[in-house]
Amino acid sequence: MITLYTFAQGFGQFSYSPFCTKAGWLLNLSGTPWIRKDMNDPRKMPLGKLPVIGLTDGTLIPDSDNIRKHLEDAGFDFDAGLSIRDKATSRAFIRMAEEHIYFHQVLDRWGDDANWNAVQQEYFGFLPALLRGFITKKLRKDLMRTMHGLGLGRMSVKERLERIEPDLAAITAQLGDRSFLFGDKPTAADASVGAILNAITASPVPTPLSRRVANDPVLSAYGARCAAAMG
Ligand SMILES: N[C@@H](CCC(=O)N[C@@H](CS)C(=O)NCC(=O)O)C(=O)O
Repeated sequence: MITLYTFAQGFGQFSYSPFCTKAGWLLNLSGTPWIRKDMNDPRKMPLGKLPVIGLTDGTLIPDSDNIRKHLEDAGFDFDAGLSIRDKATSRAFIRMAEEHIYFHQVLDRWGDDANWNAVQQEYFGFLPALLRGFITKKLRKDLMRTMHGLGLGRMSVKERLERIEPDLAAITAQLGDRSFLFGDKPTAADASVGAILNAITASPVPTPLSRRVANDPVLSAYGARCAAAMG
């Protein structure tokens, strides 16, 4: 039996971490039996992050992409029936979601003062109250420094919205009148893109970006379909 080490449920999602949601959805899609183990602190995990899966022999596999590979090596094809070109497009959508859109969601949660209180409570509520403020202040400062280094942290909310808009348009165009990105069944790309769009709309306090996605009939219905099909 596989154990999924994940951050807890949060903001109405499988996990407050969209990568953990993605991993749970991939496991569900694959039909592999698995159990869930919630964790607060991933520092001792192989890459210091979650999600991670644990195999019965004790092997730990970190990173949602490696989890996907493990399930594929075991025989499940997430992209069954897709052409080579569709598989290439799928890879690009996954990277767009995970290496760009995701960081807008991170900034919405960590960079937005109105959201920060809820995030602090949801992510770090397990810390003793006396220590929580001190630890989370440092974590927030470090994360915002990383976002500054990435460049996104230097943009105004308006500039960020303009930057993400073509990505949202690309998802909308790829969906067309289909239920999922590559047809009527979810594939690997939907586990990434759907989880990250849902994490954006699950913002504890609405932001311009969360409203943009939540009020978009195509994107919000797509996110709900992903959760219903893979959750
Ligand atoms: N590339 C990784 C990304 C995982 C990731 O960024 N996880 C975040 C939560 S969304 C995390 O563990 N953050 C804790 C930390 O960086 O200390 C994957 O696909 O699994």
